[in-house]
Formats: sequence, structure tokens, C-alpha cells
Amino acid sequence: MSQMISVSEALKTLLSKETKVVVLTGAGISAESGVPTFRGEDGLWKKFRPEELATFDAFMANPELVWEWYEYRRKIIEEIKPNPAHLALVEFQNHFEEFDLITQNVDGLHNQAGSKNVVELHGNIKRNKCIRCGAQYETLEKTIKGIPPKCHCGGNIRPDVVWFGEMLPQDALNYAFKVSSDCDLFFSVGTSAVVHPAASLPLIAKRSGAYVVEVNMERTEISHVIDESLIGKAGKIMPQLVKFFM
Ligand code: BV8
Ligand code: ZN
Repeated sequence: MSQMISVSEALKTLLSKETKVVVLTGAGISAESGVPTFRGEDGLWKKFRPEELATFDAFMANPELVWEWYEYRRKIIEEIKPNPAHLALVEFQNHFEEFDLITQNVDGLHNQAGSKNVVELHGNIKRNKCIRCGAQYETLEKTIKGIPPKCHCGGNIRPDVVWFGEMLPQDALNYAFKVSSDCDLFFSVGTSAVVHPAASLPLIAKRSGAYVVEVNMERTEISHVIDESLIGKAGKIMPQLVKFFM
């Protein structure tokens, strides 16, 4: 029986269903599903630097390399499934009367776990779109050939994710700002909190008077300003928090 995490009395009292809760997740919540994180020792970026691949310029300069990198990541994601941390967040959503889940991840694992109305700040790797006409391609039709695939209009098809230097989807970001500034309890789970503007959400919550809790394997950029750090694997901590629900 894995030993129970120690949770402050302040946090325990906030785990009642009337509390307004917002959760922000990053690559760390998918690590135990087998998705490499970005900046860890097994990080995706180890092989490639973010500037090299997750940018529009990189795609225009070397569409084959960027497209192959996303195909490599899609293959990993096709084989894996949500882990206990993703499943615990479905229970969070069922427990709290007001609950919002915001993710930086593009792996779609929250939706796969059964979470509803997930706010995907950085898009979704399973979606593609045409650079020229914006046509959406959920799964690439077999007729679409070539690397990168060509749209019916002749334009290049790209992954429907937010690259560095690109704006986040405005409505998703505005909604994330709104709920983060109006919640009682904010969880930052499995994110190094270095990528903006997502990394500003826990700080906005803190400034607006929320109790901010971080779940991570180690301290991060925001550890010094938030209220409580639960150090350990999200797959262990998140299900244990469910046990404290009142
Ligand atoms: C924009 C999609 C401007 C693509 C991604 C302000 C300040 C500083 C910099 C900037 C700023 N504003 C803009 C910038 C530049 C840039 C930025 O933030 N750079 C950083 C690197 C310094 N931001 C942007 O470019 C953003 N765009 O602001 O546009 C603009 C303004 C006006 C007009 C036009 C443009 C766009 C950012 C989005 C980039 N796209 N992803 C793809 O995936 O290929 S970001 C990428 O990083 C992923 O989405 C990822 O989710 C995200 C954040 O990383 P994390 O999720 O935190 O993952 P990481 O590996 O870093 O950390 C994992 C954590 O988990 C670790 O802490 C680890 O300890 C922990 N962990 C591991 N295992 C576990 C665990 N925890 C618990 N349990 C475990 N088992
Ligand atoms: Zn097109």
C-alpha cells in the first residue's frame, strides 16, 4: 500500500464540492502514460531544440523534418492511454460543482480519459490544418499524399498545434484567464511553468486570492510564489487527493 501523501488542513477544507477549482496540466501528467516530456532528461527536446522544430519558420524551412517529428510523436500517442492522474481529473470534474481543466498538452489524453470541455491552449496533435485555406483534417484521408501532405487547394498541411511565436487560440486563452482569476483553488500539475502565457495562469490565480497547489516531481519556476507543493508523481498524488474529497 503506497504511503498516503500529507496534505495541509487548508487544502483538505478546500476539497469540498462547493469550491471553484481550476486545473492546469503540462507534459508531466502524461509522462506516466509514456509520453516523453519536453524538458526532462528523456525530454522530446533532448533530440531537437524547440526553436528547431516547433515553429512556423522551421516548418517552412524544413517541412519534411517537422512533419516527421510530429508523425513520430503521433505514433507514440497512438499506443498509449490515460494514466491514473488523467482518470482522477475526471473524478475532480464530477465532484466539484465548478471545475475547469486547462491543458498545455497536445496529446488528447484528457479527452480520452473522459474529461469534458477540456481547454486545449496549445492545440491537438491529432488535428491538422491547411496553411493556405485553413481546411481542417482530423485524420489524414488516405488520398492525401506527400510529406508534408498537400491540401486539395495545394497548400501544405500542418499539425493544428500552437508553435513558439504563434498566438494561442484567443477564446481558449481568454476563458483560461477568466476562470483562473475567479477560482478558490488552482492546481498546476506536471508543468515546468516556463512556457508563456500558460505559465502566467497560476500566478493570476494566486494574485486573485486562490489557494495554489503544485503537483510535480520537483520544484519549478513558480514554487516560491504558490501555497503548497505536493512533490511526487501525478499518477500517485492525484488519485490520493480524491480520497480527501468531502
Ligand atoms: C506566444 C505545442 C507571442 C507544440 C508548445 C513571456 C515570457 C517568456 C517567454 C515568452 C513570453 N511570451 C512569449 C514567449 C515565448 C514563448 C515561451 O514561453 N518560451 C519559453 C520556452 C521561454 N511562448 C510562445 O512562443 C507562445 N506564443 O506567446 O506568442 C505572440 C504575441 C503576439 C502575437 C504573436 C505571437 C506559444 C507557446 C506554445 C508553444 N507550443 N506546444 C508542440 O507540442 O509541438 S509548448 C510545449 O511546452 C508543450 O505544449 C508543453 O506542454 C509546454 C510546456 O512544457 P511543460 O508541459 O511544462 O513540459 P516540460 O517538459 O517543460 O515540464 C514537465 C514537468 O512535469 C516538469 O516540471 C517535470 O518535473 C514534471 N513531471 C515529469 N514527470 C512527472 C512530472 N510531474 C508529475 N508527475 C510526473 N510523473
Ligand atoms: Zn487548403
